[in-house]
Amino acid sequence: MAGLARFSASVDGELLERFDRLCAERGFPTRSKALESAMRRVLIESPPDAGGAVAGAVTLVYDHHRRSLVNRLLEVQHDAGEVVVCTQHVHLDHHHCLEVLIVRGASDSIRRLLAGLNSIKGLETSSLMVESAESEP
Ligand code: NI
Repeated sequence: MAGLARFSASVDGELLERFDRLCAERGFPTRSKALESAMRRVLIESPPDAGGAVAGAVTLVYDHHRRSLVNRLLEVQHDAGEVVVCTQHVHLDHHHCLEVLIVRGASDSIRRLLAGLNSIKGLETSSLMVESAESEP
């Protein structure tokens, strides 16, 4: 058990002000509690290194008028066809699409898929939520 650890950090002042305002709005009792929550979120967004099976959802927002982006997005998803269980596409407005990919499989394959998605220029946001899934026999 590591117990509590103290550390100091240097961050952008404006970012810290925004973070503190959000912490107050969300009711975190201390900045430490809010930071812990943010750190857990970052960790859950990263598939574990040591293989195993994971399941989760990847959320993407992009401007579909960027044609090469859509083609590249399809290529990356087809290359990872074994871990993409299904996709849901919502046309948010004239420009923007929201796409959610449900993924399940080896964490290495999902890491490759994420790296492929993150390499696409023009993707406005992408996020991942993963959970461990039962190991395949
Ligand atoms: Ni669309």
